[in-house]
Amino acid sequence: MINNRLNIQDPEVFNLIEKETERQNHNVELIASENFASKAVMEAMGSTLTNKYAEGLPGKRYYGGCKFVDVVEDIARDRLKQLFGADWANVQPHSGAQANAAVYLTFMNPGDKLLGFDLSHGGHLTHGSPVNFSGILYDAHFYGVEKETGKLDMNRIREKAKEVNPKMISIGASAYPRDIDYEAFREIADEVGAFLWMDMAHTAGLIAAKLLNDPLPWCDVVTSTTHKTLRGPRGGIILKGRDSENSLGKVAPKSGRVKMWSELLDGAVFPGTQGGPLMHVIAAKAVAFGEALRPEFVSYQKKVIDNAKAMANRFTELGYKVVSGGTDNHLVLVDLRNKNLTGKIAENALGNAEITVNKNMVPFDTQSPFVTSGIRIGTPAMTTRGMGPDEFGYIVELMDKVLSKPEDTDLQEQVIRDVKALCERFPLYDFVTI
Ligand code: DSN
Repeated sequence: MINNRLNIQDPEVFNLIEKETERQNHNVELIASENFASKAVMEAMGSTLTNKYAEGLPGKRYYGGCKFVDVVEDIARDRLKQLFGADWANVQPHSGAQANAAVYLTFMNPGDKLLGFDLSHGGHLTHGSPVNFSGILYDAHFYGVEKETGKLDMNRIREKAKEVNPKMISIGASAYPRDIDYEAFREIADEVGAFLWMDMAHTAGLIAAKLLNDPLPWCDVVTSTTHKTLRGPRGGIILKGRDSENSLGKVAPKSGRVKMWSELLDGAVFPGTQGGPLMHVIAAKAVAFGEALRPEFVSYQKKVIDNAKAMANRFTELGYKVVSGGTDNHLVLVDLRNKNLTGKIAENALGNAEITVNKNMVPFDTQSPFVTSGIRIGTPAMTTRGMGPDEFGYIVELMDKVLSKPEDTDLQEQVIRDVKALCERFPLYDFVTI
């Protein structure tokens, strides 16, 4: 391990970190929202910047001693803007949910109508779920995918938008395997006079690499996490989309003067919804954005998609129902109903074989979110370790073996040996010692 001081001072915590590192090293990690950050990113996160309070923005802090962290935050913002071609960014949100909270605080008043992507069809908790602040404080309505295709139908979304007349439309998903037509969403938003917000948390890396449609020219505001396909530290960001600050003019000034959206969004992050920014994480974001600006990042993202397509094809060949018939991005959603399995049984059986996935609702699911009829599978993490379509096809075969007899613990033990042999060909970090 990289740090032996922790071992001496607190062996209890040290040993658990070692065990988790070992678990990551010897499991096939297929959670679509996870990835492996580089050692440089982790080094920045474990730095002295964790000691620093820096409420405010570079050059306008409420604390002294910010001369170095100011430069770090400027670098993070500049690299992020360059990566997505944006002219404004905020890198302080502690998470995607925090970034989204700032968007609501800026564009919506409590009780205003939101039209969001239904969580049970692949949307996200913070897009109006009744158990989340977004569904508690705002009047949330939903669009979803079509039963026959598993895809969004823009005509149906237009009808829904006209029926609801929302103040804001949200786009973005945690389990939607297809690309999104932002131009069509823009037309709909304009027809009903709504703000358009894209939460690209899952697909940000693919969008940065220009392998998926770009939401920025069409949306008013774009949020993301930084730890999924973007492969940075755990955190959130906000970007200004198209230059519409003056054209819609719907944001009521909360002080005596009219403020631009970017200023309102900055204020909605701090002091609106957060206190001190996590400067060590912002430094790690800067490092990750620097990595994402390199040409290798684009080749990595291409492989992420190729590997997801290889998995979708192999699942289909083996008789599984892949929602929407395939994938355009980093994830595959498998509907297990024709295999007489639930997501919960599949997640447990695969977990016993050291293949990590998450159970997931499929569109028009008849099971509860605790059971579900599907599993969500993503390729970003194992692609980071260097695996390609052959390995991903082989992983599907191992998964099929386990799922064909989910109670068979001997079979799971055999698969663990295959998983370990595969993982050892693609080591996680060179400091793994166990
Ligand atoms: N919980 C994340 C995911 O797994 O997709 C989204 O926030």
